[in-house]
Amino acid sequence: MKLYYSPGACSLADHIAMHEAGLTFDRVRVDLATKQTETGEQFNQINPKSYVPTVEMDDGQRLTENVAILSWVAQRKPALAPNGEPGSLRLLEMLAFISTEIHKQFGRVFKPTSDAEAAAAREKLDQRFQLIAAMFAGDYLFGSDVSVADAYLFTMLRWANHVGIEVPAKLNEFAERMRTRPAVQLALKHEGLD
Ligand SMILES: N[C@@H](CCC(=O)N[C@@H](CS)C(=O)NCC(=O)O)C(=O)O
Repeated sequence: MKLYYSPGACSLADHIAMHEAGLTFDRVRVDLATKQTETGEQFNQINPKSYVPTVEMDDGQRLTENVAILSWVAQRKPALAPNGEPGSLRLLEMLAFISTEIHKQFGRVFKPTSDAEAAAAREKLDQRFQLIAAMFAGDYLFGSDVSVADAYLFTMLRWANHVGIEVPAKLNEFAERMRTRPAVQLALKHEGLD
């Protein structure tokens, strides 16, 4: 199994989740500027969408999209999804929120077409980080146990920190808690991050 990633990109969420699940996998770094992998392959031959994350299974099948990959990791390791009958739906709901309402807004902060657009995106992110802080059911999003959604949120909080977006104290405490987890430390180390 292989994870195609770029250091600090959204693929960090999948990287952390795969370590949390105890999966054995190789990592292949992708240069998003040149779209070349570290092994000299053209990345668009591997994923025609030309973006990370991409997971290649042992049988050669490839899976893309954070929501799908994180859901797949939670299927492999059910302890990384919330308990109870609607647990998988609650997970999907949270992953969709992080993907479409938080992750996508960052594009407008990183590459705005105008100052007004960047300001509007920052305001939306501000609101959404407040909303997600209010959703916490415990130390982690769904209670006392970590889930794959926490790995995604942690990655978004690194980005918020990088661009100077202030988040509620609860989210800073959560990020610190995540940093103490061996899976997070391993993924950060593998990606050459802090
Ligand atoms: N819808 C995709 C978006 C993934 C995405 O935005 N990947 C970024 C890195 S965080 C990327 O590879 N961008 C390179 C590009 O679009 O050229 C997902 O959620 O997996």
